[in-house]
Amino acid sequence: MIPPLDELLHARTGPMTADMVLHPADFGLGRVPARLQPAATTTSVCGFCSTGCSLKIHLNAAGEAINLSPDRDHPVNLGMACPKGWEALTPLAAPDRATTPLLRAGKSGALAPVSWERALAAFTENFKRVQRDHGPHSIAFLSTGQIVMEEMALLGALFKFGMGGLHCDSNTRQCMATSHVAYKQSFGFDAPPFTYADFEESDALIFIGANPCIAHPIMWQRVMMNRRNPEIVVIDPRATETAQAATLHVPLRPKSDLTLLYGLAHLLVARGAVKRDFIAAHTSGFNEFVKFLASFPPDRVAAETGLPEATLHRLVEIIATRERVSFWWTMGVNQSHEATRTAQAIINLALMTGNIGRPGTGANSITGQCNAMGSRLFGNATSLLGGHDTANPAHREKVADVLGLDPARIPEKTGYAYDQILDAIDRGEIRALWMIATNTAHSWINQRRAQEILGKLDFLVVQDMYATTETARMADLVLPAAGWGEKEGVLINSERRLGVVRKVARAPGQALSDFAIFQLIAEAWGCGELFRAWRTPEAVFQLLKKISAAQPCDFTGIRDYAHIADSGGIQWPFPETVGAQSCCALPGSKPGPQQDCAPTDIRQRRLFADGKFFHPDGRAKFLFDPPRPMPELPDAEYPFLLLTGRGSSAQWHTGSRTDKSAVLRKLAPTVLTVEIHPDDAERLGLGAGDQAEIRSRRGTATATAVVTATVQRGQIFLPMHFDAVNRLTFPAFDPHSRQPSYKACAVAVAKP
Ligand SMILES: Nc1nc2c(c(=O)[nH]1)N[C@H]1C(S)=C(S)[C@@H](COP(=O)(O)OP(=O)(O)OC[C@H]3O[C@@H](n4cnc5c(=O)[nH]c(N)nc54)[C@H](O)[C@@H]3O)O[C@H]1N2
Ligand SMILES: Nc1nc2c(c(=O)[nH]1)N[C@H]1C(S)=C(S)[C@@H](COP(=O)(O)OP(=O)(O)OC[C@H]3O[C@@H](n4cnc5c(=O)[nH]c(N)nc54)[C@H](O)[C@@H]3O)O[C@H]1N2
Ligand code: SF4
Ligand SMILES: [Mo]
Repeated sequence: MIPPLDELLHARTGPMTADMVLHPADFGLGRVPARLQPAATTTSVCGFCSTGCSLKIHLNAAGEAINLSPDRDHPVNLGMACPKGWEALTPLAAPDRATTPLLRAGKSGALAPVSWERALAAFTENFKRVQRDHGPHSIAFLSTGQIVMEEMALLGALFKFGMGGLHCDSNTRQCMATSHVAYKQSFGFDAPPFTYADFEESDALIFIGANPCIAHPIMWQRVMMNRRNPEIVVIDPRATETAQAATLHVPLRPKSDLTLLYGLAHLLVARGAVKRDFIAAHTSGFNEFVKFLASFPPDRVAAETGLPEATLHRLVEIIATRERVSFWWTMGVNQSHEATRTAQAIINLALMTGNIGRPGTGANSITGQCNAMGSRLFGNATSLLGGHDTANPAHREKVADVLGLDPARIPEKTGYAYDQILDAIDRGEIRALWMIATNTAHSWINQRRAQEILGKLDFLVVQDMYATTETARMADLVLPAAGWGEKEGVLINSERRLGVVRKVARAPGQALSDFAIFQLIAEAWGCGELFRAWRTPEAVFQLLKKISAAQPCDFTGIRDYAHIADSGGIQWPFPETVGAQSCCALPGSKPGPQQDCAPTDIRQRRLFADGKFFHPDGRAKFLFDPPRPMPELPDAEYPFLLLTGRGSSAQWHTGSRTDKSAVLRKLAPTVLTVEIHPDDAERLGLGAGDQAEIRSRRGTATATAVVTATVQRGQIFLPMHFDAVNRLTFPAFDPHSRQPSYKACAVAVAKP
């Protein structure tokens, strides 16, 4: 039974967490007031980035968090955390938390507090009316990679199987869609192959469009623990913190990665530095790829990337001579007009040089949000729960069977992607939108149009921790949500490791976990019957486990949350047949030197040790296409190219959480800054600290000039954490992944 509302609200005062372990000595506190004496400690995986650090949360006698410290025993972070992790509890206590549902009186009225009963009635009345008037597919949701996977799964199932919706997507589209599609096409399944031990096991680490010093600081710490004297190459137009710490920085022209990667492949073939046996046994399409590469000689590649030919040869030398080469990519690759083929050009390099399935190797996409992997597998948006194919009748039947559903309830096709949902709202085809844990009005590309489009909706629901986000302020209905630390469930990190999040704080006022909100909406909608088995997050975990059976992400060998927590997280695959045995018995994985194979301590595993990929023929595919020019090139009127990305390790996206911490605010600029090359600044008469006006064809922003040669001449950099940035960006999308190309558009810069 789904608990009734008053019970749900009351339950917030119930027990905080299931397994409190007494460890007062662990944190060595001296004399502290009784109120602050920790009575117990539990562990929880961090809810910001995809690194998945484990935090020890120290609790008072009532089971409420007092403070936290990084977990020394966790195989991911080994006792480390970045500033956001240390400050993870602070945003929960922010004064602008949404504490009651808020409903707008009419289209022009103000948001005013209402009861949950009234809010649920407003939700169902409006969504049902829109469906009645405009058809079942005139409703949509946009969600997130930042809630637990049980919540994602319930949302996707409720919307598609219960409410009869089709069009839904999440902010993972802004972030990981490219990796998802690239892996699926190349390997046959969305399967990042690596384990973090690979950071330490590599002889050469090649980072492409990634700035882990800022964006994944604890992964970077793992790189710093590498004892093999590795080459560290950073391919990035900017001399980022990571590039400055590298042994080789390759400052290519923005969006020339595809040409560069084909140029390297060309030289590796010419040099005979390819693993013919591996290619013959485990891949398809190599001969066609070699023919294609003929048109990427070093002179062309040097001219198009702006790099000296000597740099190309140095890179090839590193890849050809180092025994264990790993390739790591993030948003500099994924956010591009030709992102999928660029990611696959990286995969091709790893395949042709046999750098996959061995310690310290791999074509490794670093994920973004804490549960981007969860949303890729269980978001039920682009693929069916568990990475199943929506179009495959056997898959639909399998999922329906586990869930006790009529298979006819499962749509046979996938709905629109994020940008297509917005376009459909613009056309009047979609009329009601439900947004969960994402802040589109700030983070979407070409923001002004996004805001205009959201303004056209008949009904906009925003479910968030804060009623103050740019998007929540536009809502007709705000549903107050509990955040990380106020609820439980599972997150999946970048290396496919499941980790548990614990409830260590009470949500304020009437805020409820997203899980409870979805349950209430199911009841109010009248489809609660379908979700009787979805009682608690852990009950849903058991359902998802069954759905994962026989998929590459099979984790049927995991017993329960306690099993995950006690094991320091567990990486998929973890099928039932080997769940009780050691990792050595797992197909497709081999222990590296750091691996401990004790039955309950299966800490580090990678994929593809046996060279078997997930396509029906067991082979990985070489996939490629000719490079295309970037859609909006600088010209006389808009002579600069705008790059955007993460500004500091203390800032998280649109700032709704990190801006609430006084500590984090001290660690980063609180106003928008623009990085500009000294030569350009001088030409424009801009000094350090001056205000600069930045214009694109879509909008303007004012920023404080930071004059620095970390950016190239003719390029500027803006951190994405300020809402003015996406007023400027140009809406281009990768054709395969439909991921926005946030990192390239033409702008003009002037002193106002
Ligand atoms: N502190 C902090 N950490 C975060 C986040 C955060 O908001 N704050 N967000 C998390 C999320 S969701 C994500 S997705 C990750 C993102 O992590 P990253 O992708 O590492 O971060 P970005 O700064 O977006 O982009 C990385 C780099 O791409 C470079 N770049 C731009 N254009 C190109 C190009 O054409 N080619 C190449 N090779 N490089 C290019 C940029 O100069 C930038 O340095 O970070 C995660 N971690
Ligand atoms: N120009 C530019 N724009 C970019 C990028 C870029 O590099 N450049 N990067 C893009 C990328 S990679 C990403 S991932 C996106 C991120 O873009 P968004 O997803 O829009 O950014 P966040 O600030 O993380 O928004 C998450 C929201 O969820 C809320 N929230 C947090 N936890 C919970 C919860 O448990 N439940 C509920 N209901 N709400 C919760 C927070 O308060 C916040 O409002 O931005 C993209 N935008
Ligand atoms: S590196 Fe990521 S997971 Fe680790 S503490 Fe920082 S934000 Fe949290
Ligand atoms: Mo992201």
